[in-house]
Amino acid sequence: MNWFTETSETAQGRQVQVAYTKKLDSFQSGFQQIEVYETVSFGKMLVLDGAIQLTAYDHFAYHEMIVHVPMNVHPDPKHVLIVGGGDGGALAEVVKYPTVETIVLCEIDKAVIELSRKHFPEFNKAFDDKRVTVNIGDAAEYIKKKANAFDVIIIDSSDPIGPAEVLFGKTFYRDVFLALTAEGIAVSQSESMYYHRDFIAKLFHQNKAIFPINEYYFTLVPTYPSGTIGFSFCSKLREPVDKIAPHRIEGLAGLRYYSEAIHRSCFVLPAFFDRNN
Ligand code: SPD
Repeated sequence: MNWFTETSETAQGRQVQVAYTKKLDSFQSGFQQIEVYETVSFGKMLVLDGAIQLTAYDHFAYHEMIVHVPMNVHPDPKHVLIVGGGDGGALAEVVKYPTVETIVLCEIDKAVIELSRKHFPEFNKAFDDKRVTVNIGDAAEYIKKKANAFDVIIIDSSDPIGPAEVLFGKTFYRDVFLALTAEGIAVSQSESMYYHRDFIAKLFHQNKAIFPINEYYFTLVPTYPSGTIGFSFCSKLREPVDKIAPHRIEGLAGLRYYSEAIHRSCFVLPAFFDRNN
């Protein structure tokens, strides 16, 4: 049996190991090491700089939650930006909304898109959707030139080490605020409430000075460190559960995790975890 061992520094003294039958690809891009494995139990698995990004088995729990939560709080999301997300998993959820008019995916590493398209063809249709523009470049620079441009911004980044570090900083979030329209909402991958409490508290302290509404919600992804991962919900006006859009949810095809009940419950956090502390 071959074992992939996650070497990510964010696993807090523990290691995730996944049995695999074959390493399908390994490529050092200008930004990071990209690997794809055929695993024994979780289907194909994408790894960036030693950290698991997705497996065919459980990615839906991450991608549905990073996308459908903000999309069903915003009253009418027409223009959507995905930061990172080069694997296409978040994109595949956004294209499910017929009322969305434009989607920009801004990914710094074109090799992530190429290798994902090769190994995860289930996301290819989304890349070919006519509303989608793929921008290869640094999202932190791209967003500086945008004002009042996006209703929803989805920050689907890797961990805050390496190329994604800048996507967790104050300057970036200020630019995200400016790039959003009046009722705009941004969500971002924000690590595990079990393993990264200090990091999350720092992020929330920083973002409190930028967004009027900041909440944390979570999902369950067994192949991530601690089996759970959370998101920052940063909003200019809309509270996360007051006025969600059940009619829109009913129209979404093939959901396996997200539902109206999950939306309402995912913001309820365990007693030990105070995102501000
Ligand atoms: N610790 C791993 C966090 C991975 C977050 N990024 C996932 C990208 C999937 N599109």
